Amino acid sequence: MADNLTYKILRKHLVEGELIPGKEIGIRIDQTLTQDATGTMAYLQFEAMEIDRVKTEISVSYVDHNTLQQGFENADDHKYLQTVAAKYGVHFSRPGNGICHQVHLERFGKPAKTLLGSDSHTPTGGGIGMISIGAGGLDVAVAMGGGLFYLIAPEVIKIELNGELRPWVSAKDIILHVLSLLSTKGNVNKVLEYCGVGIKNLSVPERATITNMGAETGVTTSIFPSDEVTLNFLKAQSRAADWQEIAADKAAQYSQIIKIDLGQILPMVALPHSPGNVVSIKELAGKKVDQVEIGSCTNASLSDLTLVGNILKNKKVHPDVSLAIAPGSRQVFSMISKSGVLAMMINAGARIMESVCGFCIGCGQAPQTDAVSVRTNNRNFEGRSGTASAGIYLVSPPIAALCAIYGEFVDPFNPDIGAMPKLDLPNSFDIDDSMIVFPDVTKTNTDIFRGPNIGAPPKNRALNKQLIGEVAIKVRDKITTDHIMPAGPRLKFRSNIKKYSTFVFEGVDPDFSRNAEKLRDSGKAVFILAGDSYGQGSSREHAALCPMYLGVKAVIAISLERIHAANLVNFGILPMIFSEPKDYDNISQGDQLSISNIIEALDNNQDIIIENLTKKTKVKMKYTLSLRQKEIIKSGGLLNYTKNKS
Ligand code: MIC
Ligand code: SF4
Repeated sequence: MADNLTYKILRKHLVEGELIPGKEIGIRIDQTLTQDATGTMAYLQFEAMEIDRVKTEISVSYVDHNTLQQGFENADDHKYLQTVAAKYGVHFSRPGNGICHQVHLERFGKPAKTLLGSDSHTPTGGGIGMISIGAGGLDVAVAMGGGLFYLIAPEVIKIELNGELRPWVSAKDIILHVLSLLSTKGNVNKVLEYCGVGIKNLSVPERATITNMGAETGVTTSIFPSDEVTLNFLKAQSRAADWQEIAADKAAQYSQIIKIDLGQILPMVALPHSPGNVVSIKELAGKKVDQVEIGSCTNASLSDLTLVGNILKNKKVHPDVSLAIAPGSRQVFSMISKSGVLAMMINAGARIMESVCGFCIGCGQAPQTDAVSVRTNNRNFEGRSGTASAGIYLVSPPIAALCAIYGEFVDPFNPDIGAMPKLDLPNSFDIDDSMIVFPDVTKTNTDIFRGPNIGAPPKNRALNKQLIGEVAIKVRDKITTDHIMPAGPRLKFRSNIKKYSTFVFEGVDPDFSRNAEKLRDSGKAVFILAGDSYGQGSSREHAALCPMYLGVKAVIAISLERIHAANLVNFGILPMIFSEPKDYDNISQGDQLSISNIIEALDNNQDIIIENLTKKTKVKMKYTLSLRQKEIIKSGGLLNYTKNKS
């Protein structure tokens, strides 16, 4: 049978189900990754499973998101993560070693393997030819324990890249172009598979920029074949032995084919407040810029930063611009410091940051009021930068560097800008894994450090036959998990659910959490009413866990995004979709709802009927739940379900 690359790897890892698009499958996971912001909950859940040691080929715990350590909370979390890693046989990448996706690509990713990560940008690993999927922490904890990961067998879209990029046009512009074609919604349960002669000229980090930001389209993952380019990257990382060639069969089938001529792509910008608002840079030329942030898991590789340094060389950052640069990993940081690129940046006036997520998740570098902030990362959701009124514009590293020098957007094809600097990149990277604590198999009795900010994950009860309650919030289309569960300064409470829950929907309706708690305490069910594409963005399971803690029993939406929908199920919240999207308009915040046929409907595959007691109307709801997911919901979440089964 001729398989595409995606199905080739999935077939090798298939344990349950049939590989037919749209059907639920269970696959074996070879590698996992977690980061600090989602990791504490994942490991607390892993501990609750009472398994001796992780059962994957390799599991890595990274500390990269929240390293500001304002207060004891983060430092405590980091220590918990280090000790829990030592106890269960997990590799621990210390703060300062770099952003999880960048380091994983450099040091651990392997072609043809499966990787599950508690971060939505885990598909970065697709740049090296692995199936890498983002999921909630609980799914990752299950995979660490040797359990299967369940997903819908995807439709695969072939993206054929032909030709070559012009100078000043980067891998970032390719993915921005793809986003302009596919948008940020309607791509759930799809995979983007890249091929074509054009990929030969894209290095592994460039491919990883594309697979990383593919997450913004909402697909399950994106993948490139593993070829000679991959081998050269692995050789440069002293990991040639990890290479294997893998590509789609010649006669492979795809649900859709998109052909892109790289030579036609222009430098692009994603306008506020969605990565899908893509326009050509020409449209913005001359617009004043206040802040430029270069870094993140999308664009902070050695080649990205070497190019940035060479553009900044012998130039000065515009006096009205604040430029900050964060290398993606310690390897990149160390190499730019030895090559002189770091000095070029410093001499130009750049502010050098740690090798962490930092600004990308709103941990520092909040821009000024109403700012125009130009960034090389992948998300520009409203408020994510820490400044609600600021607009974030997503661009490639060379465009960001030009904005920093000129203080405005510039079209690099303008003859005054001149030629793009030529890069001279080394054939081998500096290898130093001393910031990774390797698990010691002889040591199993490590004491786990727990600070006062760490609490056991809250428990849920089995689903009631009938739910009577109130629509505590009605939100519009494209609500992201950043809207539901803000990060930035609130991030330090990720291990403290009671406290973190007080910030649910903080920027949308500051009274939500108090109102929901009141409803919960009076025995009522709390309902969230949402528009199209609810739960875009981050994989943070807190966007389901904290609402569960506040008594949310169901999300009633026009449509839901994959990772968030799975997280809702994992925490026993029923995700429902309107049979008729226009019914959304007929329910208001504050309406009293009653759903009485839930268990029966789930068991018999029937629609769920919501009775609107306030408006005296009835609404028909659909759901796309597998048999396993229905059982999970009925048990009140995955932890209860797993316990009931054993
Ligand atoms: C993000 O980019 O939104 C994050 C922060 O990396 C999240 C994870 C989190 O919320 O901790 C993600 O992408 O999943
Ligand atoms: Fe970190 Fe930003 Fe990447 Fe998320 S998108 S992993 S916050 S760098």
